[in-house]
Amino acid sequence: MQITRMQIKEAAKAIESKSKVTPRVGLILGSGLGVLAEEIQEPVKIPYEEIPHFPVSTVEGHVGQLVLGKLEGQSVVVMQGRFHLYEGHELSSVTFPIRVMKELGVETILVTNAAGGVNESFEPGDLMIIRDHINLMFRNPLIGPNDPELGPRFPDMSQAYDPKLRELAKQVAVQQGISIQEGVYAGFLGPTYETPAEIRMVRKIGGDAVGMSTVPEVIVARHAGIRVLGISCISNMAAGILPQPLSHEEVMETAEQVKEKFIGLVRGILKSL
Ligand code: 6GU
Repeated sequence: MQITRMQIKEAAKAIESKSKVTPRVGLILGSGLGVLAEEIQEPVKIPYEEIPHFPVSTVEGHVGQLVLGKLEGQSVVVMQGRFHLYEGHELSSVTFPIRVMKELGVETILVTNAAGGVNESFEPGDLMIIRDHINLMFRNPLIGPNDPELGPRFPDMSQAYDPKLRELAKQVAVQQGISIQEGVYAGFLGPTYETPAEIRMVRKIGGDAVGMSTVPEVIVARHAGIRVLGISCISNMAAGILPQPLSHEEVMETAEQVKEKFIGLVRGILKSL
């Protein structure tokens, strides 16, 4: 189903009727990283059910609400819990919140996720600035008639992850004494983790980490002219690297351990935006 301008406006109006904040920065918090939303000052929390046309999240470990408020002096809108294709959501649902953020006034989004490490120099607990992505979902949220008021028919993706924001994130990490990786995120549909053969393929084609999110949201953000910074938490190594099987528990455990480092980095980035 196509997203219409009317639906976007209805959702934005409902949000604006509940919060006086005009957000400039949007935060999308991935698995286990939603805690940052608890640190928003003067928060206005809006459950997704209360926003017209918003889908509702189903996955374990994901709360479903928007939080508007201030963080490090910035007016922000935070998605605490996001939508995944593996839940059965349409691409239009997964990316609808990005359109609404744009309508609210968002100019920059910070997307985070938990991802499996493909690059063998990575370790669980590492943070990785996303330099670029590979769309292995083989689906694109912009398929269908293009509304030129929302963005161009053929958007450029040559600098999807803003070089200046990546540089800033690196500087903040250095200031804070956090070691940081940079790499290419390969997005799969899920919900299965990949096979070892798929991970060997990803390594060959230049991927450093794998996950089940982010790609659709970033495509729509770029279409809308929003600047993007992406950060992956390497929660585990991808299939075929270590002897043990992969588990969602490991993903959540690592996210829990990285929480403080991650929150510090995001706060530092917001402060210097
Ligand atoms: Cl190994 N694969 C995918 N697709 N998503 C993940 C992951 C792996 N680890 C955390 N999220």
